[in-house]
Amino acid sequence: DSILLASKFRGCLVGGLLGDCLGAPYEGDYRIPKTVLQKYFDTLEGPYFKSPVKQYTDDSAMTKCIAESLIAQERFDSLDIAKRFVKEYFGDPRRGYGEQVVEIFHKLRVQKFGDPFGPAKEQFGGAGSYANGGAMRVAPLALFCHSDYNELINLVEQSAKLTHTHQEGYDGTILQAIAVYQSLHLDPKEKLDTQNFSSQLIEKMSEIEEEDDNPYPYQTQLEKMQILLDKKEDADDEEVQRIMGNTVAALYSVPTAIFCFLRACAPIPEIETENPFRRTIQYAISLGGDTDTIANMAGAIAGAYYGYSVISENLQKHCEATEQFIEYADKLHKITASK
Ligand code: R7I
Ligand code: MG
Ligand code: MG
Ligand code: MG
Repeated sequence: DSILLASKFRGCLVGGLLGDCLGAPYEGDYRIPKTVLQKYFDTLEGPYFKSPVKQYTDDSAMTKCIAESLIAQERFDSLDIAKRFVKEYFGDPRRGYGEQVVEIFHKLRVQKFGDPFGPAKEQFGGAGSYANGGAMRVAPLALFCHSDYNELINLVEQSAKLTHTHQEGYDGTILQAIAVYQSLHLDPKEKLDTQNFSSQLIEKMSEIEEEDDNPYPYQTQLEKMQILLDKKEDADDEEVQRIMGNTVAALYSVPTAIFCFLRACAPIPEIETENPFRRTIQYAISLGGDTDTIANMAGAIAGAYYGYSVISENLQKHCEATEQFIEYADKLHKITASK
């Protein structure tokens, strides 16, 4: 119903924000000891506020742009989104943006947005970026398209191609959006069937990847994920890192985020919390590497499944812009309810 969906919208955007803010201090670390993270989360969730508030990074800065554009235009407008990316970047550049993506912002400004999709095609000698920058910001668009799957696929691909024209870059964006979509449509009161969740992802990706020339990289990665999920407690961190990956490459971070969500439905050794949302992002961060982005994507999927009420208030208070993200979620819910 509508109340549950509104809560899922909030859960998705706030969940992603928390993953970004709480994961950012560890970005680039090899792996974070479970005891260190346990203390970090216990302190933040505890009764005493510990300053300073954690700052969000490029992940949430770009998510903001897409949310604000959809709210202002009430439709997907790629030119408007490109303009917002550029304005946001030049107004607040120190948010940890990807090294190469900023080239696009410079070029867009010089060409005065004559061809918003042009500069992305020139990245990496014409290969296009395969990193996770499209996927990390896609949540508001997944919410916007929650009732129209075909529109979701079409618009999400376009949104990615403003910066990521490598097949792995935009197909990874689509996969992240599909994961959010599936979460939104599930009842959190029913036990999640993780194998079914991943089988449905593989089935949907088989339609996405069929016309592409690469030998189905995402389906392959998701199949490996299913094997790891079956192993449950026996899947140790070294194996997860090695098989799923934890880098800025979309192929080695989007399926990883999905894995974190599915794995964290059940208890995980050395992560002491009853709360499955917290468990998801605490686990995602513990894997190291691109911690802000993997926790952000896992948090958005988990939040879209469990809903807002499961996210600890004290954790929310420790993140910059929580109130703003709640407002985006409510406005997007209102717009899509009347569409
Ligand atoms: O994808 P993008 O916006 O970066 C997102 C990541 C997240 O972790 C954020 O938290 C932030 O830290 O950055 O930015 P890009 O500049 O397109 O890609 C990021 C990096 O991925 C690049 O700087 C490259 O190191 C690498 N990369 C590639 N390397 C070689 N060949 C991406 N595509 C390629 C490629 O085709
Ligand atoms: Mg970041
Ligand atoms: Mg395709
Ligand atoms: Mg990152």
